Amino acid sequence: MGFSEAQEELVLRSWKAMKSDSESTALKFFLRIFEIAPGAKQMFSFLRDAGDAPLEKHPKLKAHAVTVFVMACESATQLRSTGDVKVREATLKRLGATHARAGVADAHFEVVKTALLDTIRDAVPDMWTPEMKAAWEEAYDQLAAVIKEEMKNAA
Ligand code: HEM
Ligand code: ISQ
Repeated sequence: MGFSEAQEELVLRSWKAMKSDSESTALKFFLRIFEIAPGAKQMFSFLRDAGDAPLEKHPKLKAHAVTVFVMACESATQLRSTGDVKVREATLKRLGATHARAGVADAHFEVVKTALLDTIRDAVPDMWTPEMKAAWEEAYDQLAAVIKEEMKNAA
């Protein structure tokens, strides 16, 4: 399915509103993933290495979570201009390999999607509409699809 100009606008508008507070929003996103799926913590090497240190103090975590946010938003923009997700070939290869190695399954992609949508809803409650939800879902699903495809190649 194509991505309409209106959908792109919704993603960009909410992203701009969240940007100034992206670190704490990204942290909430990450914590939400583990609320839904506590077991997923074991998959992240940088968390395994952290021992019992509190998650919110973790140095790498916010940066990682912001990256994931930005990727979803950028892929939305590309969907609009090209009708396709264009992640740099090298980046995509790395993403496929990282996620395959970590043992990420399809069900995890649903968990991360739910966590992402919940986080955006809580960050911009006044903007949140079914249309905005659908736009972020579409952007995420398309990005997830290319990563999943690359994971098969990496396996
Ligand atoms: C690593 C993005 C979905 C778990 C990463 C990295 C990025 C990223 C940018 C950094 C490493 C690299 O660039 O290769 C994304 C995006 C996703 C997605 C954009 C969805 C559209 C998932 C899902 C899971 C997951 C569903 C499962 C819970 C992990 C793990 C790592 C990782 C375990 C490795 C962390 C480490 O040990 O260093 N992801 N990811 N990701 N991601 Fe994702
Ligand atoms: C990596 N992949 C998916 C989701 C993430 C959230 C926070 C930090 C790293 C991540």
